[in-house]
Amino acid sequence: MSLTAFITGATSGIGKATAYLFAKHQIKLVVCGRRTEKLKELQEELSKHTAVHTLQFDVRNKEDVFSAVASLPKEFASIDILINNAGNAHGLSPIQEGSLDDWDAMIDGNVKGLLYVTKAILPSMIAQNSGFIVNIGSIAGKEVYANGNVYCASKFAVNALNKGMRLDLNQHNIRVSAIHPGLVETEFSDVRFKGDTERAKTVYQGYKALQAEDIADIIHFVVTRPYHVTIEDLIVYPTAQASATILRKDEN
Ligand code: NDP
Ligand code: 8X3
Repeated sequence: MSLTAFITGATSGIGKATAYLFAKHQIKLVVCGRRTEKLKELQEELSKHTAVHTLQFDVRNKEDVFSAVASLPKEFASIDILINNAGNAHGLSPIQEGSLDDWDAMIDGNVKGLLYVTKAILPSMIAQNSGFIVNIGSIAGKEVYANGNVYCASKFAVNALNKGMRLDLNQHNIRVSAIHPGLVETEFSDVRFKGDTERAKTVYQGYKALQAEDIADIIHFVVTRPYHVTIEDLIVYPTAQASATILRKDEN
């Protein structure tokens, strides 16, 4: 029986790499994001390997989240795997200089958006008495670093929600896991630095950062364990990174 996965933030980075890997393994896909053009590209490419349905919505808009999920055609409506991946950092500033709009974007997207999507998908998992939720946290949800304040808080919330989901969904036979990456080379820093691509590039210079495909590979491993096996929590660093603030870069 083929599985169906629902991936938020599939238009870029970790979510996109996961969608490609899942497609190669013939997992049916519901891929989500805000950028219509990117969703169109995904539909074209991924449907060479598997059945694909795209949903365009902003996870911050609760009405849009629920109506998007309710609009799923019958053949995509039973979700086996939810990858709660959509999210970003917006800005990197001391708390006293933080932007209210950036704070709203992070709390509304990374925390409330993840909750809305989970709430919308859960009835189908509960009805099936099975399912798998993978929450993409961050090392920023394990360790606060200077200027990371609200992004770190949003990822600490993801860490807590992952634990809460595990407790509450245990009675419904639903598996729940979190993966917490360190530095992954994606559009993440472009978004954090608001399109300052030069600054974004420097984040990944002088060492080998994790690639989106590395995390996709781990997500695929986690969701393909036998049903009685759940990996609760995984922290993944590039080898050059020892903590949020200790990173060994080449000297030249
Ligand atoms: P990218 O910027 O490459 O991808 C982010 C994805 O999230 C995009 O597909 C984007 O799609 C989607 N997204 C963002 N905001 C919204 C929103 N409001 N509504 C709907 N979709 C949204 O970054 P990554 O792949 O690196 O990030 C994926 C996850 O991994 C995030 O949760 C991030 O916090 C986490 N992470 C990233 C790390 C890194 O170093 N890169 C490390 C640790 C964790 P679109 O713009 O089309 O809406
Ligand atoms: C992304 C990794 O170190 O920029 O969550 O917070 S970090």
